[in-house]
Amino acid sequence: MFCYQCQETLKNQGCVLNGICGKKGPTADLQDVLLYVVKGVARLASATDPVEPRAAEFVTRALFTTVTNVNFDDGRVEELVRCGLALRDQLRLKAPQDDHDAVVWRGQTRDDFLSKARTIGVRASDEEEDVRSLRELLTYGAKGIAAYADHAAALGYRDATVDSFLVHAMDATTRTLGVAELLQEVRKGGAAAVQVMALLDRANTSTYGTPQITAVRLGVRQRPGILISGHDLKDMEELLAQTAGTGVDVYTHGEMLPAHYYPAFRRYEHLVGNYGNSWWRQDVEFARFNGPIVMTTNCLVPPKPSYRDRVFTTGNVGFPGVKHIPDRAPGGQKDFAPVIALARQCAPPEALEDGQLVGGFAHDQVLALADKILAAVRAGAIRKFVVMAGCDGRHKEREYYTEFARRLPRDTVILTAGCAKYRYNKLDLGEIDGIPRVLDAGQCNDSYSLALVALKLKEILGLQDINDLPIAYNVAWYEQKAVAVLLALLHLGVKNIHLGPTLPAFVSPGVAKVLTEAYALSRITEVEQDMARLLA
Ligand code: SF4
Ligand code: SF3
Repeated sequence: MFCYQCQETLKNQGCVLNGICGKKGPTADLQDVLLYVVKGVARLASATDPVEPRAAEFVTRALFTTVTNVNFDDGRVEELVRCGLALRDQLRLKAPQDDHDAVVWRGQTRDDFLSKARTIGVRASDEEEDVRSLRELLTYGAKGIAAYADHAAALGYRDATVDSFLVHAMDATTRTLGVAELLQEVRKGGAAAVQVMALLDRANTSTYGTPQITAVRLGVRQRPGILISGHDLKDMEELLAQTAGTGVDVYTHGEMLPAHYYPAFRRYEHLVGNYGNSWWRQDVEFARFNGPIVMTTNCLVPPKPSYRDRVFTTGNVGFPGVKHIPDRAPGGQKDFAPVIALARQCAPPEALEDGQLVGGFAHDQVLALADKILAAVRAGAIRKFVVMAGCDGRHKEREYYTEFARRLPRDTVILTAGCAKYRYNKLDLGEIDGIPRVLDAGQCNDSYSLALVALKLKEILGLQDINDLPIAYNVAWYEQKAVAVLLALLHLGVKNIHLGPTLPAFVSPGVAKVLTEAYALSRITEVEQDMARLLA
């Protein structure tokens, strides 16, 4: 195996043998094969316009499956490889002239797949470093976009241009393209990332209402509970409906915290609060929760024996030996009965903390406050907004973000989305004229809200350039959804983004230079130094 798609990759170079995330070598190899099948399908599907829905659906699902911390289950990955091969062979009937290896190779057994993996991984071909770097940047951006497209699809929302981008991008990775052409593809990725986040925003808000400013409880009640994590709001909806009146409470973990902001979920009295912190603390927090845990999307950490038999995966998430809630039949619901039955036998959760968190500052709520915010800016009460969105992670160097938030001057406001917020959302940072100093828009995809707010402020203030706003960007990344968010911000013309805690291992020095020259993108350094630069 060789994998360097996430921020925690070994020595910021690449995981070999096994992943730091817990992904085993053979799983990584099978995921490489799955990606290769995606490429074969994409080559054939890109020949028709619009792309066939079944091809787009397969590409979306398979790409999402290979995102960091989604699926560790060889059996499930292998099943997708077989589905993809069957689909590819059907598509090939219409384009028999394409004899690229991704289109024609065959394999029957797991051993066939594992031996194929040796010839097709990230480093298998001998190519220029910058070409490989851009191809992988495109691939990881596409994975993040696919994940968001999958969340939107769960609510019945698809976008033909996003589908088309995913298929064409994966097709492009099989072609002999130079640096300039690949950069062009990456730029298209930025446009598709904006598009898919807008789609998901539409899907979420039309289905569940516009997020409201909400105080979310952090303590627990003395009844059995179910903990739900990940990003999938459809799963949230069905779990809440099925647990209503059963005497079982529901708590959110990690990226599911923003579910509390939606009117459709707020009305459930048994949606008690948020339990714990971001994804990487789950090994300790899940053990203390006492009840069942449902993982709807990334980020799953290999479960410890102390709570493993209480974990349920669903959707694209998988882990060997962990119970899985099957997909819904068309028009039907998922059946969470086994989760509820287990909850009833469990003790109530152990309290981790008390108090509350306030969030729900998505675009509508922030724009409703626009007059107040602008008055504070004009009066000099707010000097700067700092976007500190993105991901959290386990590396110690991420303490930088806590320190940065703590030391920001009191006339600054943090705009956040994603699980990066857990590094500072429990600090007491106070308010400015009644406006909290941390405004949480929601999940990582709700970074779209932050972009909308910026564009609207630009319009209200009559500015030419988004970079003339008093907004600085200090963004943290971990997995491929963050790559998609980053491409979206670049597409919107945002410059001077500070990225951390490290630059991606897959960004070569040559590509880093291009990003620095075109977008003034740079890596974080020391708190003091970055603060001076960002607040200047
Ligand atoms: Fe390593 Fe990250 Fe890949 Fe896991 S996803 S194998 S930690 S690079
Ligand atoms: Fe978090 Fe995994 Fe990136 Fe959605 S849930 S932001 S890390």
